[in-house]
Amino acid sequence: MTMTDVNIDEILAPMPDKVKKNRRKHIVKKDASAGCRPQIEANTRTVPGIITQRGCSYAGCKGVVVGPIKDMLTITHGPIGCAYYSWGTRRNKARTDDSTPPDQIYSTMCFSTDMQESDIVFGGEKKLAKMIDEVVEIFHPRAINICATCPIGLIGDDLGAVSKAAEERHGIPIIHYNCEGYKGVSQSAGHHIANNQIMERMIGTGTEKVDGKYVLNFLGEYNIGGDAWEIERVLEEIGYTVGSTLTGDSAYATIKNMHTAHLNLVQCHRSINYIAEMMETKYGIPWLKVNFIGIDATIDTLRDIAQCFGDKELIARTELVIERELAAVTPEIERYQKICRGKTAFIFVGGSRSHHYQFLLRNLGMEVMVAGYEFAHRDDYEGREVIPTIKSDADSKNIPELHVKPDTEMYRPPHLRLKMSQEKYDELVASGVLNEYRGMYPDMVNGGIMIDDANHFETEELVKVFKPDLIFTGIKDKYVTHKMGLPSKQIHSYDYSGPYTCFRGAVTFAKDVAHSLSTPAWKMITPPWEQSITEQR
Ligand code: CFM
Ligand code: HCA
Repeated sequence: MTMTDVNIDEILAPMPDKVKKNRRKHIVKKDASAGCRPQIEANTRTVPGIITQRGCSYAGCKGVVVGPIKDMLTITHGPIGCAYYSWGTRRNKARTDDSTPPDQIYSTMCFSTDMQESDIVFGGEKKLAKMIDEVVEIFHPRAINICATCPIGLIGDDLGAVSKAAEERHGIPIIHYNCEGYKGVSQSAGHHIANNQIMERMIGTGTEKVDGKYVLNFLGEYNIGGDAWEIERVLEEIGYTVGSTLTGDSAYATIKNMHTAHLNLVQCHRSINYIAEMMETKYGIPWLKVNFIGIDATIDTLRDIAQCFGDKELIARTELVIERELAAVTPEIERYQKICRGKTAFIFVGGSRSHHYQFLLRNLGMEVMVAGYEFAHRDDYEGREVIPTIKSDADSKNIPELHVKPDTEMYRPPHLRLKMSQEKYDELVASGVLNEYRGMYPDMVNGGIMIDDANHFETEELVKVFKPDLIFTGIKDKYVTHKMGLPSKQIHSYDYSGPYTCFRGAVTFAKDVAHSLSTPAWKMITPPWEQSITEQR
């Protein structure tokens, strides 16, 4: 069977009719001959009972966006499980810096009000207030985050009132997030809630101007396995100053002054686009979509950034650094390409990596046949540059207190974002100097499958059809594929590896992938259900 022969309806055939009808809208096959981009259903509620890979709003707010801010003490208000299971699993690395001494780093710790039955019945506000007093006395943090879990919304604890009273008692910012897990349909709603509070309570509250000729902020980069550090190394060598990242290895102390930067770079658009948009509106800071995953993607990105400033010296220095980095990694990449070339993969991640990593895999000679997101929105799949407004965003319906309505205020034409005339922008794009940002579909291989909120059943069926050599997944489906005799690599946490960004990161990734592909273990295992009874004994 060739890739283009794959029949999605046959794959879904065993499902009940109602479920089949629902799931069919979440799966699209790339058909290059069709020309237009098909619509995919995304950011809608998962069919109950299906084994989804998704998480919740609390995970998106606390685990993803605000938890990594290293000098803020983040309290999970709720029963202990949510705090415990979001403790230390995401590999968002942090280290001391000029403004953050070691005893002010709290992102590796776990704080929770540990709500008990009586707190649920009689209310948890007093317990939370007491806990704030205790952590201030013991740790003296600069600022505190308080994240709500499901029961908090249900019993109606007023986090805003508790935080405000505690701020008056202690004289430090205490920022609360009504990110109860059930809000929205996935982590995505939690990103949005976090973005709004960071914008309102942190950015712009500082008074120090970040020094540097070209000051960048780096949005949507979480320093998983040290990714942000590798990017910063390259950016600094070219001559940029990184004011702050959001939020990998970031600090409240520097986030406050982010409004003084010249340009915002956006790596993960899904989790942080709201802040990029709001900073543009409020402070006039333009933003540029970037991708530091993949060698060619990194080169394009570095050139794009230099082009935004248009300084000849900066452009020349960019070329110099590209040349040097490339020379250092090319022989190693070529070595690993010999193992990787021609191999195929699946990739299922949250909301942006399944697109970004296709570039890096192509550098190794590999193709992604099935790519899926857990909670991306339609524009992440369908592409951004030709769709100025998206009308079907569930976030705006589910969370009435949102400050930015993504449908109405976002996705301004790129030339306006980059403060260029339309003519100048078109000219730079046409000459290949500035790259247009694209979504997953335009960059998929013909015949490949794009899938939203994939479940275990579909994953297994797609594996049987496509027989990929490697699967990139998270913890929830890693072992499902192992049981099918397939190697898998966690692409959320990189298992224990990383960084994977820029040039050197590409080599580390290539090495890990080559190891996975060449280990003989997978061919040696006979799963128990394929063994005879005597073998099993
Ligand atoms: Fe952005 Fe992320 Fe992702 Fe994401 Fe995540 Fe993550 Fe992810 Mo896991 S912020 S959308 S909510 S790139 S935690 S660092 S790996 S699912 S693809
Ligand atoms: C989250 C965090 C997560 C989970 C990873 C996984 C991460 O969504 O709450 O499922 O393996 O990257 O740590 O996406």
